[in-house]
Amino acid sequence: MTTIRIIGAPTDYGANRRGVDMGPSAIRYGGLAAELASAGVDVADAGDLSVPRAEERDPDAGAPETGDAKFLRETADVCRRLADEVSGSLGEGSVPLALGGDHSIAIGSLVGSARDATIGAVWFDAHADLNTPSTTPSGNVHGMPLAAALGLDEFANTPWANAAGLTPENIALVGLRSVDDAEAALLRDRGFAAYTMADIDERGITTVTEEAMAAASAGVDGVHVSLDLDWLDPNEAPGVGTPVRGGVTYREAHRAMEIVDEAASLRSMELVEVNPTLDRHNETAALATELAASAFGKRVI
Ligand SMILES: [Mn+2]
Repeated sequence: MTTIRIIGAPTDYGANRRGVDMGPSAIRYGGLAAELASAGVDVADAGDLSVPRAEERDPDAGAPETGDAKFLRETADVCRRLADEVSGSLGEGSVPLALGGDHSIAIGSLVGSARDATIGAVWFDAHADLNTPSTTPSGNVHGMPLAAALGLDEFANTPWANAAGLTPENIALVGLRSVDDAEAALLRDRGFAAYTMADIDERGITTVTEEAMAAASAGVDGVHVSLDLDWLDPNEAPGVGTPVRGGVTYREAHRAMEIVDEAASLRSMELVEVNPTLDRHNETAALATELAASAFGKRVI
């Protein structure tokens, strides 16, 4: 039986609104262990990484010479430890499931997942997360993890550059609807498999997700699935830091996660950007647990 190893990464260094650091607690309280058990998998919980409070740190201490990246030093420290946990879980035969925290933790998940294998990634997100310290409008690293893992711009001089061995051809982004100009240029020019909400409207979530999983898994050992809850419409998932109208529905989200399971290439996963301070009765966290269960094989019949 598959064992899912839960690893909490309670950060909010990369987000512009406080509260996502409570995500791991909210997702566990929302019924994660029971939902995963109902998918027929074993569950082991590694607890949370210890994360110093942002108030105790200088946000600019680790910023690059040029550009803006708040709490980059703290983010690097958490991601280094998360990468070790993710790679350790895989080494013992478990499937790591990281709980954010803001989306900057994906750097650690990607690096850890790729330590002993080649990987692709599928990004279920309203945003492209391809900004760099020189293109970011906000300085928030949760908008940069894909750029960091690819070693773009200032990230070329970090330990992450190429550590995940990712190529744009093995990165699929699904559900895009808020993309900055510099990100749009990268998406057009670098060979990413990028699907906007319009693609989902036109071709359906089934076809789009099947294509995304196929692109991400082509020629590599496995796929990291990164699920930012702001991928869903804010009516379904109000408890996120950066909601964008026009996202996927409850049904589309479940169908996409079922296809993740059917593709049989899932190597590691994360649930990020749940913000309980903005949620309604923890429903976004509970939805995250349901979607994880679908991705790990839960079916109606
Ligand atoms: Mn994101």
